[in-house]
Amino acid sequence: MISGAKKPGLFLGQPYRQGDEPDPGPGPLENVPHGTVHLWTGDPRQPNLEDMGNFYSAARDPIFFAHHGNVDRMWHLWRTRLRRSTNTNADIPDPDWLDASFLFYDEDARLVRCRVRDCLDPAAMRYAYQDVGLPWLNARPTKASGTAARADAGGLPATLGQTVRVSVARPRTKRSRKEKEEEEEVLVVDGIEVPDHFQFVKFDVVVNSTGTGGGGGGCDGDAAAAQRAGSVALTPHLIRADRTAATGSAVRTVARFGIGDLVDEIGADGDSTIVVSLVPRAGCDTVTVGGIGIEVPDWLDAAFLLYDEDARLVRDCLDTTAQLQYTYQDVALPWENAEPTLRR
Ligand SMILES: [Cu+2]
Repeated sequence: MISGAKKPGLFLGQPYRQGDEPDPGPGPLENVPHGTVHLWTGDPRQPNLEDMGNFYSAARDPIFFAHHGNVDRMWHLWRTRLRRSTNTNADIPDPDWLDASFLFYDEDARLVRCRVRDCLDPAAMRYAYQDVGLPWLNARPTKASGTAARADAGGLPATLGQTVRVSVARPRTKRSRKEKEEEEEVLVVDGIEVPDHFQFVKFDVVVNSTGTGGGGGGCDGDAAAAQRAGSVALTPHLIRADRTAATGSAVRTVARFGIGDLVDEIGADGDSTIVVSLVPRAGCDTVTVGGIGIEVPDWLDAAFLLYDEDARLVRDCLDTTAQLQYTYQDVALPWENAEPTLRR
């Protein structure tokens, strides 16, 4: 949550608009701690882990409100203490999101519409979070020693009945600090498929693990914090009685993890490949993963082939003077300060 999410999309999840396929990909916050605390506070004696361990029943438990209040607080801390301090990428500017609205009943049972943009400042809603110590904020993750395990022969797609290790190429290495801050290196675990949403599913995503064994017996299960990119944790959505219902169809999703700080931390920033381990932790016998890649950051790295001595990246073409060695002719711009004519 601290180092793997330098952008709102990597913290809160991908945009989800009307007409999109469901499950575009949650952020790490939704997986851990949100999803795992749901399971932890669910009742294993109940058939569907009620109340907290299943979506349909979770809000029936008073702990739900404490848990979600704390998830909101994590977001607040991320915005104000982690991202604001670096002055970048703290908020989502998209009006589709800012103007999205929800209907609620107020204390007088009147239906009121609340927009997302009106709910972003706790002070405006007349509450503040208690000022408590945050010793974890500056903690450094522990590192493992030893040689990183090799990739498996099989590769992906694969079922996560046991640990799967794949070699992943990094499009760019040894980027400058400024580049890393502007454009995060994103590990994308793609084509995650679960036959339904009936059971809790969790697997860990570990980079250059020094573990030697399989899922249960090796060191992967206890991978050092520095090597962990994050986890995928899917909270069940349906009750078993619904198994035959049409809603019990396959779930297909994607997970994204920022790994810029991670590769620095484990000394792998110069490596052109990393080995990514997917370590099953719960309900993974029927989970398949399609592939793993590293996302090239946005349009800055888009490239076009031209008849030139090089194929230039867009990022190499933004400064006309320094990079492209031309300037625009300095001509008069009488329209620059013109006032529009008012027709009466
Ligand atoms: Cu929840």
